[in-house]
Amino acid sequence: MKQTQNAMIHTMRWYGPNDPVSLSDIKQSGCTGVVTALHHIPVGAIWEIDEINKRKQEVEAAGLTWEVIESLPVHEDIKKQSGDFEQYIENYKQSLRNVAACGLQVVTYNFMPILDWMRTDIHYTVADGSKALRFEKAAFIAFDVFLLKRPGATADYTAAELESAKNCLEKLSEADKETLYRNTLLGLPGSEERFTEEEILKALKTYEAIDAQKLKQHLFYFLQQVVPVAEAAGLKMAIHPDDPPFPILGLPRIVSTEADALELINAAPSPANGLCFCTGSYGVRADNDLAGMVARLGDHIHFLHLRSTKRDEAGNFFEADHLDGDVDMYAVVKEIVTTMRRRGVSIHMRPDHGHQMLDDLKKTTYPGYSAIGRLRGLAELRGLELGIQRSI
Ligand code: DNO
Repeated sequence: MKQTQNAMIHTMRWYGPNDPVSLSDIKQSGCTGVVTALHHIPVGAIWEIDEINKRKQEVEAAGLTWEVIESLPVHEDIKKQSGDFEQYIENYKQSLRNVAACGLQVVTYNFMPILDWMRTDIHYTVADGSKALRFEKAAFIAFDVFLLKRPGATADYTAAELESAKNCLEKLSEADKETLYRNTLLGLPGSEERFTEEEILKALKTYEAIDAQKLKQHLFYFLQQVVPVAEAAGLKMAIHPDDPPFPILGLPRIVSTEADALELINAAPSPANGLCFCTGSYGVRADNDLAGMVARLGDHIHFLHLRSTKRDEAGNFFEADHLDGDVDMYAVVKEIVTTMRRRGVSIHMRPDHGHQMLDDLKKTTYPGYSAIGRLRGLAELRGLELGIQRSI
């Protein structure tokens, strides 16, 4: 595709050498680069220059670039300000210096306690026969209250919600329950490890004294420490919002709305302190005006995840096709194009998730990250962008 000036830089996520979707698959999709991480380095340890360069060369040998990290994960001790958190912050700073020295530009991270994104169903069949990721509220409550039996969980829900959860549970076979359990605790992207029941209950307990306000203080402290290092190194930090954007399992979630995003930006003002604008995550909330957020927060958007979800009145949502669902993708992309031109920059994007479709249905890939579904999303988004670029 002929690139205009200040066009989005098209990438796909690559989970590294174990990813069933190869670099050459990604190259054929029309991307110029990948976003990836050193998934084999334990959370909290320093990313060493040799390791970063090794991965970078591997990507470049396939004719692709690696400029965006997703993710440089934040250790749980930093989120809780417990244990060795000061040391982990120092390690984080060193990793930032190292990745900058290797020429990387953007560092994506999140501040979600314990679990990253969460869905109850990773094989939800949509009308056209492809499979999508879905969050079903009643199933989630059934998991929380009746399967995990989290102490105090019932107090978080209304009588009507508990009733629907009970009805949902009654319809589940033992195998369905097991699947629900496993999906919900899938936890970390890039890892096949799941939490056990004891592990998750124990981890949840360590957050008992941490409410949203406290977690915010911890995030702001972290930012005040690392953002100056990122800025000096010429890096951009991009925080990924909560997915889903509301509290789960009694855990606070603090990056769910425009006000949250603004507050964290203002807590450590710097061109290096910014956002990964994920339309799929923010878009689950009807009160998030996505195009308006791009217009107002645009100076701080350093990375884009483009994806759409479809909500219903019961509080469920599934991942719709990229140009379908509740996200007005035309309005969002138009605002992105306007923002890039105003700033004189090109922002990296990736089609976030995709349906399992066609040959993908016969393969096992990371949930949401099969090749063909993302390829469809990318192709549609690139066409949309080109149309907008040429018409304004
Ligand atoms: C899910 C992803 C997230 C994201 C992290 C960033 O598919 O969007 O797992 O990579 O939250 O730290």
